[in-house]
Amino acid sequence: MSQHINKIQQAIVVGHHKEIEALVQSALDDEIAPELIVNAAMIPGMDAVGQKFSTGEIFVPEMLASAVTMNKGLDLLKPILQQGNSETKGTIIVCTVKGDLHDIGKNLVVMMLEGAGFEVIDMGVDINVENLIDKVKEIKPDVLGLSALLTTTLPEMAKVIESLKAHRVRDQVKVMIGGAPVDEAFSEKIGADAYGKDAAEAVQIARQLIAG
Ligand code: B1M
Repeated sequence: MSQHINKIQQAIVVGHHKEIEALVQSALDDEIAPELIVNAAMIPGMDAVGQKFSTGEIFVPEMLASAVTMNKGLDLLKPILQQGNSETKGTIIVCTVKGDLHDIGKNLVVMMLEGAGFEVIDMGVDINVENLIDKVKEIKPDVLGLSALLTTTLPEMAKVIESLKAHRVRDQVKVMIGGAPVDEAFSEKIGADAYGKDAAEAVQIARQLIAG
């Protein structure tokens, strides 16, 4: 098992996007659980990429190649992670906030929520507050999920909450936030309803928020 995990992790670190599908398929063929592939190989691979970027060992193009590799691998796992739920558990709008283009974590959250039976409207990345408020008014979701990966885009989350209040819809939707620079204290500070540490926790929290 560890051989599969190491190879997938390494392919992500070096951005070998042409190899990743075969590596993931081979791990699945050997009955390695998709959740394990994501959590033990892919996410640690991306963490290593982040560290290399921080220390100046790699630059944006290499980071992008790793992201492409990760997304290709996730595409293969998506149908498996989403299997087996037909009954809708609630509606959730998810996006990455304005100014932020990171979507791998958000996509993972979307996959896991869909797999758990929620109807998810994924608005994508770099979503401005006005578009988001319009969508909330139109869809009336149970939960609004916001993702941010940059410390510079964290204030956008607070702006969304303030804008929900200004449009008098704050009490109609629960707000869940997440992303690497987000934590419980920040969530409380800006008045979100919950903070999700990772994709699996996001599912549990969505269930709790909808159950009231
Ligand atoms: Co960027 N980047 N990046 N990047 N990038 C980070 C975030 C950074 C930490 C790297 C570093 O310096 N070590 C750093 C931010 C520093 C900071 O703000 N303090 C950084 C920077 C600086 C930048 C640029 C500014 C670089 C530049 O241009 N000079 C630039 C900004 C672009 C922009 O957004 N405007 C940039 C660009 C990029 C790429 C485009 C090259 C690429 C993104 C490609 C893509 O997403 N399609 C990229 C990548 C890949 C990263 C790292 C390496 C990996 C992010 C990732 O996908 N992680 C990242 C370093 C790192 O995080 N280790 C880095 C894997 C993913 C599964 O984890 O997203 O944390 P994560 O999601 C988790 C949880 O956080 C949680 O669940 C997920 C699954 O467990 N979660 C939620 C996430 N959203 C949630 C929502 C929820 C609940 C849970 O509820 C709604």
